[in-house]
Amino acid sequence: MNFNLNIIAKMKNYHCFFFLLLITFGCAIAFQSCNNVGNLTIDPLATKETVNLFNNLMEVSRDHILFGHQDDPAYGIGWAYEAGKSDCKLTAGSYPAVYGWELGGLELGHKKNLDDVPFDTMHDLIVESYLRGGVTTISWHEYSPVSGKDSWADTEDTVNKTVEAIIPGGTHHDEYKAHLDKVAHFLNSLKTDDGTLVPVIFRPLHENTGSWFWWGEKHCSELEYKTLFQFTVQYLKEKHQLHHLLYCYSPSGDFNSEADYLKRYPGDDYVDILGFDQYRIKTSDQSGEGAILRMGVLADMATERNKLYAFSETGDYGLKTDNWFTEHLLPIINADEKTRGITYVLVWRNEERQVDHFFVPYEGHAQVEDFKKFRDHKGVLFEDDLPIDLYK
Ligand code: BMA
Repeated sequence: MNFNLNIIAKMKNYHCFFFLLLITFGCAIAFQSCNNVGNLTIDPLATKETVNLFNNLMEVSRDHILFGHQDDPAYGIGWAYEAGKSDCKLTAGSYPAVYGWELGGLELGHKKNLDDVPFDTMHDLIVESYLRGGVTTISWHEYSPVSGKDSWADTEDTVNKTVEAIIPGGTHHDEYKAHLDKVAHFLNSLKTDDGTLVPVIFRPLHENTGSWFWWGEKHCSELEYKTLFQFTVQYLKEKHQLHHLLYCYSPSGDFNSEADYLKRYPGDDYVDILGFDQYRIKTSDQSGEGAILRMGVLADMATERNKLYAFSETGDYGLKTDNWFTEHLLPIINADEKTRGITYVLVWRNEERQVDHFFVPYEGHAQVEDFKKFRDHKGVLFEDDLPIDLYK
């Protein structure tokens, strides 16, 4: 009897021992797979630099807003592909802190994107800006995997069923995957000489609550859109093992409440940055109240969810509004604590082949002084103003 009891006691001890061993191993594995303690990104395997970027942006954006410009070091008004040039640098004295880039055309195997930027050059400029401390965000005006036409084609009068066709189970799902394979290949090539992957804020399927792109509101159901976004994230993360991406969801600036924003929101597990795109910030709603309200909605949602939030696209087409930067943009992003909490604001590209298609002043432009004043504001950060290394 005693003997039996002893055995049972021993067995209990063994159980205890194995249980402890299991917990120890479990913790070790969990710790290892989390490259960094305090990883709040949606990817538990996010690289150290990506997690640091997220955490540092969270910190810096408490009282600063990073300024961004699309295609900034690639070309501007009166120049193209001249090493070291940038309209921001030529006017405000520094590169922007955030660089927007665009992949449209990559999925078709083109050597240049739809705006004529060679992908090789884009690659090099992204790596160079990372080494200087800048932040990269990438959008994708994807050609339709069904029709092969650009993202705006056949969206005016027709209902375009592209999304239904490319999600899992759809007739063109394989074509969509083939597009994503090309995107993944490019993203995976963004490395420094020592092999460090450059973290990227990826912003696919943007402005989806308008209907001017094939992934827009009238062209797919809420569920179809969410499925597509979720599949995209999963495929890049799991199939391609890309762990240097932060994902930004950026619908058009037409929501007025959290409930509106959530309609097509893919879910907290698929989004790191809550964004929105809105042009005409002061002419569509005279005092800019709409944009301020939207930033407030995002601020509350982001705080609740431990996410970043951003004004992912804006601008004044051809800078026709006097002192647009200090009298229109600044009062909006500096309106209150919530607007000041946005991580970055990005304006679109300076492209001289289209009339008035520029969004920051160029050398000699009447708004250079105003743009400099904007940069001088203590809450606004260009690349040279970044207070810390965002990747450390
Ligand atoms: C639009 C315009 C187009 C461009 C597209 C993608 O807003 O700038 O000329 O092709 O963005 O960058």
